[in-house]
Amino acid sequence: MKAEKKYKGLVTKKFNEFYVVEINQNKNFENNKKFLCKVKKSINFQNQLVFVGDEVIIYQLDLQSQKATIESVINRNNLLERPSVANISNIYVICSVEEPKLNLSQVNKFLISAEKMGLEVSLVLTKCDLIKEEKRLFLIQKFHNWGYQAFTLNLNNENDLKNLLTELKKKKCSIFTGPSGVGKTTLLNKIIPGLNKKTSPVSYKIKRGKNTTRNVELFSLSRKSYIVDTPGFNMQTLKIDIRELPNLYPEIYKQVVDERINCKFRNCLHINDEGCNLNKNFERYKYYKEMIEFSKSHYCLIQGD
Ligand SMILES: Nc1nc2c(ncn2[C@@H]2O[C@H](COP(=O)(O)OP(=O)(O)O)[C@@H](O)[C@H]2O)c(=O)[nH]1
Ligand SMILES: [Mg+2]
Ligand SMILES: [Zn+2]
Repeated sequence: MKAEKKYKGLVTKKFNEFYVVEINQNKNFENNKKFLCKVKKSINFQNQLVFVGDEVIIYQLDLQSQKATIESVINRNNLLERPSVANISNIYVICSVEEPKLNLSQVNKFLISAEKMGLEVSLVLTKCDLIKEEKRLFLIQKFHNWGYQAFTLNLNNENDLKNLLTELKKKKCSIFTGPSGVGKTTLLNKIIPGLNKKTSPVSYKIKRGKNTTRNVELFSLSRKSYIVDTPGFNMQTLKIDIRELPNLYPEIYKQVVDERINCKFRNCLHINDEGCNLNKNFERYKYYKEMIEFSKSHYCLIQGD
């Protein structure tokens, strides 16, 4: 292998000016596939930073010390903020059914902020060991009606975890989000062997009130599948343009795109608009209206600045 040969890799970790780049698609690197890299000095990327999740070209590989240099960034489909991570394909909104109790208005907000990122969105309902089987099935159906596949997790049922893991392994790069105390860390610890991150009971969390900051890191679940380990990726700061809202509800955009309903006005908000043809007979419509009101006031606030 010549030293100047170039390889494609994935940035899985970043600290200071160092990056860990994994070469996963190349048979020559089965055993030593992780390289500690710095970014090539001469280009400096014109302020184009390199993020965890970026696909990069590396060169100047030193197989002995497992060091290399990042030459360039390729293919960035998207970039999430706080934590900064590139090329996420799937967002899993994690909510518990009890402790804390499921709050539908909150689930709705998490779902639409996830939708806003333009990624595939799914739901995971944790702590199903605390509810009856009928309730679990009822919730799966409910969220199906909302347009989402809901995975359910029961701590005492290994199959639940297996099903979710099988799903995650089909996805390129997944991230978890959701309220505090729902079991995100617990789940990550089970998915990533040896991770052993600290979990904390709900009551303790509320008192503590702040997240410890930690660097974001990607863990591989299979050759082509990763999961983001992050302590607190949350999307509470919801800034949504009112005109965007109808596109964030599967119940609405499916009617518009698949059934091609035609409202009189192209920018119809589907509230009391004249000539609106949306079938409003779906469960989440009341939360949709709630969000329209929320966004109106929010929008005004921004305008007033
Ligand atoms: N009963 C039950 N408790 C759980 C489950 N998953 C997590 N917990 C508990 O919920 C609390 C919060 O979990 P944690 O993973 O720290 O939540 P996070 O804030 O979302 O990361 C801990 O006390 C966990 O032991 C579950 O499936 N069932
Ligand atoms: Mg946690
Ligand atoms: Zn309409």
